[in-house]
Amino acid sequence: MTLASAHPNHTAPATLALSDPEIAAIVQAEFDRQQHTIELIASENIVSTAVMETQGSVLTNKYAEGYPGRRYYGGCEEVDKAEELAKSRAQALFKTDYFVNVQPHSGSQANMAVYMAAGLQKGDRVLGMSLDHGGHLTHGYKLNFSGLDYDIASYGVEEDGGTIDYDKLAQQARDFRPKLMIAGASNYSRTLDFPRFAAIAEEVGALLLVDMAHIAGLVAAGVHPSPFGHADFVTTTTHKTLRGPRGGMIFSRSLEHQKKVNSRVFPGIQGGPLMHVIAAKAVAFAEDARPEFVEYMTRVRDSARAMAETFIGRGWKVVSGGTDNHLLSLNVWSQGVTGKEAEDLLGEVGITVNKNLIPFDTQAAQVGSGIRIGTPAICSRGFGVEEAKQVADFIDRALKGRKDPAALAQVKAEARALCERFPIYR
Ligand code: DSN
Repeated sequence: MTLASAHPNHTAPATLALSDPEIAAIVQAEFDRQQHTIELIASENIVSTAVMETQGSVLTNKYAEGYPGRRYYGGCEEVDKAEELAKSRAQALFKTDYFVNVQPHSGSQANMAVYMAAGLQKGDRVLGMSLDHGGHLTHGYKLNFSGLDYDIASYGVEEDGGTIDYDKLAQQARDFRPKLMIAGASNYSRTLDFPRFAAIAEEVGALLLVDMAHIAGLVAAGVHPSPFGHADFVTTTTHKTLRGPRGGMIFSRSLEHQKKVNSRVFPGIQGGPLMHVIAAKAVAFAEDARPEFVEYMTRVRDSARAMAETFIGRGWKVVSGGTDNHLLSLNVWSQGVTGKEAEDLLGEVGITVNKNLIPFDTQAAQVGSGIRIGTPAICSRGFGVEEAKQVADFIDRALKGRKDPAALAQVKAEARALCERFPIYR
């Protein structure tokens, strides 16, 4: 087969629909799904067309193993500039002089590189938040590299208040003497006390990693306190509240640590960096530095708070009694619905959530007693506090009316109508 016959449009801009109708149909269907459903997965967002355009650019063609000015390939002049911009914009966004590496392909790889750069040997002690209580896989889950390779102790939240008890955490750290302590969570709705984490880590001689993946956008906008100045390492993903391309990033307080981070990321655990993604990170960081982003993140926080208050007013239990950030953990079992049932049922009425274990859950992980609800994606399409309250009303009515097909059909129609008022791309 000749190149011309394999690529009939190679002399003209080929559209996906012409070259691969099957995948084009999937992309179109996914666009329609996003357009017509209410997205409440707390770790998702809707990127700008500028971010998408950069990811779909010719930068995807480029190999650039190494770092700017020290690459293993020629022709890196332009991508070097993109990486330098991503780094300087990241530092400006977080108002920090910490060193930064923007190459991690994901948050998990960022965390893995920090474990290595912190000098941990297999079997060394790490203290992180338990996955069941809101932590992340890479904070010590038994089937993740972190739980497989290191000696993990996990902290959690209190059964009555649903928040971290820092005095207990300090005692646990004194008893366990970790080499690395991790602050940060995937499902914790309260403000994290970074100065307190840092004091505990210092007292027991541990390095402190803050994984701010979920709250990075709030930190950038000044809506959550910053970990900079407190942590030895700060990691984040770039696609959650930061509303950038999928990827990770690592900040280090010391140059010595940054040198180790750089060599652990490449050649330690990654090969060629994704230059189209790194350039898209730069685009997102510039967007996040605009005043509109502060308004957006404030609306995200206020909308999550309004949803929590609405649920509580309708008799539902919210873990920790509310939220300070972009998410809340709704205890659906408090009204006899499992997390899995709630996820499935809400999916049927056009509302996407993920089931979750709640602290001290008695259900299996695949069932769960809760759902996690986040406002970043709905607020990116323009929802505010009033619309968030409407969404909470939809969820309340759908779950309570789960045996009433007419009630479910009504919620579905209202959810779709709300989406039509706020298209994801205008
Ligand atoms: N899986 C992500 C989340 O949903 O929070 C964390 O990496």
